[in-house]
Amino acid sequence: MTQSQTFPLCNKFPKVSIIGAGNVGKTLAQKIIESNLADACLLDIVEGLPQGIALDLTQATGLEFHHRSIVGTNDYKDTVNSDVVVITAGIARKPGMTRDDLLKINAKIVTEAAQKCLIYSPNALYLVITNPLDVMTYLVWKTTNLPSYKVVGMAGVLDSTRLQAFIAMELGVSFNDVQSMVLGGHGDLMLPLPRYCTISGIPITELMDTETIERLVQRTRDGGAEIVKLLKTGSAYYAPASSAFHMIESVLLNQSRLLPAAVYLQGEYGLKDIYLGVPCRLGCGGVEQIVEINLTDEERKILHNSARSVRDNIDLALEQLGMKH
Ligand code: TXD
Repeated sequence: MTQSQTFPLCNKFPKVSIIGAGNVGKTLAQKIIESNLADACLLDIVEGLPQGIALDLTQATGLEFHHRSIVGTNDYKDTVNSDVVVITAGIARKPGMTRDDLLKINAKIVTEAAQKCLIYSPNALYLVITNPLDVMTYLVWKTTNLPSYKVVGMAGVLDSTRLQAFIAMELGVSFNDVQSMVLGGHGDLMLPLPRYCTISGIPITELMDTETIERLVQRTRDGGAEIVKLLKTGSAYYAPASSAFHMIESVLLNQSRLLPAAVYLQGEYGLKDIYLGVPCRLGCGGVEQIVEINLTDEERKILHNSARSVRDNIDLALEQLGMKH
């Protein structure tokens, strides 16, 4: 070729910035680029870490045969014009540590990260992953002043996929035929809803006795801790990254999927001014609808208990951050 012409490049592909290049962040970044969903920007406070991961993933591009790019950085400027900002920065749960122990350290990390991202991506959807999840999501919303439909937390999809897995493993059916639903805070007080779990439309209550269901429900509640105990260092990240991916896909592809997620409640389920896991529809505008389903008195009691614990931690975190409630 002796002569060639160049024309303006199109730079309109969706971009996802991930704050925190730890286990969840890097696994999610890999899924996002290798599925061609979006370009990725991976940011961490540790110098060299996100750059190294990005270079490693870039070198696999030809083998994975995808067309997306990834940038690793310590500079928030590189997150500019993101469509989705994912916040996974923080410290992970160690054995014996509860999610709420993480409150103090992670509140500061998460709110600072969100405020810095906001400067460069004011129109993005903010997806929070850092624990304690419901509290961190509330703090991101509160400190960014974003509309509540632009800030959402990931936990319900993970808790539901764990219950789905345990049901499929117990009955020996295809995972794909099991639908499951877990609401409430991401913690020991979550609310798995066996009444709303089905196998190809058949309620599990027709296929399993109460004791078996209770055992699977309890294993779901302990799902995170079981993995922490096995791994010994760090917590689960493959299923969490898949769960976040699922939500981001619904947003970027405007799928309007009905998924359980931590969203801001303003009277739904009798709860106000709180982020808690309930079913919602996620599309390109963010949270499109919060869906209120019927709960029994007992289920409602568990949900409100869970909300109380989240509320106490929100108050504590706001106090720690010196913010009036
Ligand atoms: O369902 C859910 N929401 C969860 C939540 C499922 C799994 C993990 N969950 C929580 O996500 C977990 O309890 C942690 O709070 C976060 C991230 O979990 P991960 O397993 O990825 O933790 P890592 O591997 O420790 O990674 C955290 C990274 C690490 O690289 C730090 O250097 C970085 O966060 N970090 C920061 N990045 C940017 N800025 C600041 N200030 C910062 N501080 C730490």
